[in-house]
Amino acid sequence: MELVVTYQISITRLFFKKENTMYTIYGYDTFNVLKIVATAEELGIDYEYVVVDLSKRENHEDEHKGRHPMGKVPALDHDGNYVFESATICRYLSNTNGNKLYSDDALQAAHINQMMDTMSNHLGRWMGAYFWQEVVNKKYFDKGPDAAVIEEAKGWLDKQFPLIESALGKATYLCGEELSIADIFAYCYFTIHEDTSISLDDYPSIQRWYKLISDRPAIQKAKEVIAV
Ligand SMILES: N[C@@H](CCC(=O)N[C@@H](CS)C(=O)NCC(=O)O)C(=O)O
Repeated sequence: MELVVTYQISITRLFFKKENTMYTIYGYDTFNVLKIVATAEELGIDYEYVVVDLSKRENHEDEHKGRHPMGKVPALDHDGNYVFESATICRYLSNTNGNKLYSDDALQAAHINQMMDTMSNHLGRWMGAYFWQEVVNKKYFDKGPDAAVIEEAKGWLDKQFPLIESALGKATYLCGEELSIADIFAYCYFTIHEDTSISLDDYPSIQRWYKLISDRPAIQKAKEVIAV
């Protein structure tokens, strides 16, 4: 009898698992949100996208702070459970979809994580500084970039871009011959160069990879989804 019940529950789960899984991504047109929507598109996940208008400060309303206590985007709702921080969300989407774009192997997972952490803590930080100084300052505060901040960011990026150039000179993608969430995550920071004075002229392997990722249908779709 117990066996029959267990069997029935398993069959029920098999048929209803997908319907019970609902992802909602809360975001705006920013590179941090692109990481999540692009990952969802690459994974082929069904999701709903809800705009939280940063220009109207909707992110600071209580409703959004229930999703993200710091009032930021992106935030993810998965069947009523909230997850925030873009790297965590990318991993979570992969983890809940058979680890596709991530890895079951601890060492390969560490390689993917180290690249994502390197981007968040180092290159992404300095490319983000360009974004603030040259895009956000102009668009929202009607002022120009602070030359000292740009000079510091350029100094660091001149040291750090060669690390990425070297990795991409040895393999097709950042962590080997397969696309991973590290590529999507890093790519979204690199999009900043299109709107700022960051130059990739000295880095042919980064340019090759950037075009490869840009041309992916999932990336193009994700950009359309978040465009406001
Ligand atoms: N470390 C966070 C950064 C999130 C973040 O700074 N999001 C920005 C948009 S790209 C935001 O929500 N800014 C609005 C604000 O801070 O008021 C992540 O990776 O998710």
